[in-house]
Amino acid sequence: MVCFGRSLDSPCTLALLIGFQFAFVLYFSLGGFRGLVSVLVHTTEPEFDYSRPHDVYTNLSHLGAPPPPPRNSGTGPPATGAPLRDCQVPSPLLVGPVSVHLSSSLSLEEIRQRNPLVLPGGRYRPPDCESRHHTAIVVPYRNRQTHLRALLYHLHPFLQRQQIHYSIYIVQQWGNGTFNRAKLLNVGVREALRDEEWSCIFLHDVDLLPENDHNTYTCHKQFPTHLSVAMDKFRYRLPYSQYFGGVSAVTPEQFMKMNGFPNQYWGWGGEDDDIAARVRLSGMKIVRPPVAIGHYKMIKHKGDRGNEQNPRRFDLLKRTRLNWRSDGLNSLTYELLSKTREPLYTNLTVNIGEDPRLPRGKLPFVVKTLIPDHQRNTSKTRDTTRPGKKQQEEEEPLATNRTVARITPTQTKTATQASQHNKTGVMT
Ligand code: BGN
Repeated sequence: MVCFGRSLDSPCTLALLIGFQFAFVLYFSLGGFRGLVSVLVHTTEPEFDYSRPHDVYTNLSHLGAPPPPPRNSGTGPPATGAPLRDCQVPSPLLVGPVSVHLSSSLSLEEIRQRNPLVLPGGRYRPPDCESRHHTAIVVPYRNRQTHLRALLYHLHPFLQRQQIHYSIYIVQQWGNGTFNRAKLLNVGVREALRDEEWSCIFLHDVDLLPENDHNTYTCHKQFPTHLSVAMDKFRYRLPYSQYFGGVSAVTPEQFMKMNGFPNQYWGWGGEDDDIAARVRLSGMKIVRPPVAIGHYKMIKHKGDRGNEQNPRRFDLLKRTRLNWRSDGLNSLTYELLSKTREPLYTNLTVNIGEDPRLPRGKLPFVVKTLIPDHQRNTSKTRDTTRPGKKQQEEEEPLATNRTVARITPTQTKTATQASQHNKTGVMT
């Protein structure tokens, strides 16, 4: 340095000081203050204005246009013809914060009409580019029709703007036994991977709606992702550092590594903490988007009948370290009652059994089951819990023109049996 060792009042040092001052004035006048603050407090958080959200259907210019000639079926590789260019990353269609309607006044048929490029089963591929992301969204479900409509209305345009190849799977627990979210997720992942080689599986609560389309529904290569880091219910903060509930994502490899999810959590609570523990116990960690991006709104609802707090969750959680290798994907048994391709989602209805510890003779309650159209024509929605009793509320009619893939409702599949049929070869 030229000025090194000279006194403070030397012309050289003074010139340097004046130079620095000038640089500072220039810096602030150019609006660098925010950047400086973010450097000083070590934040790289992006900023979004959530007070002026875009409509969730923004930028989807193809809306309203008739579906293009079938380039492919939505499954498998694209049909022959000129190869498509890769989709741009990030998608040029993204807008940031989007408006959220916590209930949809539209019927399923009207939602389908707003999403003309969505194929039966709730599948979609960008029409004009080849996506490198192949994501299955798995939603554990029972008796939440209005939430389902709001989710479908919101998620389809949201994902299309991200230019993802995706499909939505609704995994519906049959019967009136206690709800088991994690086991339904296991079933959903297994069944989704039979359909296609998904590179990413989203585990998605039916009542959560993402507020920012920069929150991309894709997976981290190495580690499971937790997406719903800032929910309105928790005042847009993580409720605790290991929280993994709401919306999360795994690759099939990560899912295998942690032996899937626990099957023993019947009722509300604890299963997501168990999954988070599995992530650590299997040598991985949780990654998250910035809080400014991971905004979600939760649809408010009263406590679910059949999903009361699980009093055993504390004991179960104490034993995750001992149990995770033996309870999970490798011990999963269930009976797939039907698999139908509805216009906006694939509907899996599954008998996952009952909590073996539940005292017999518990009072049943009425469950409204999503019934495929072809069954609905002849009979009204069945009360699956009390034969002969009329359903209290009839379901809205679903749209026609669908592909139905029915599975014989007789086989109980064990993990080993199921893996033999798995065309992906991932789940062995
Ligand atoms: C936690 C629940 C989670 C739930 C979050 C947010 C338990 C286990 C207690 C040891 N965990 O308290 O399952 O997602 O709250 O509601 O209850």
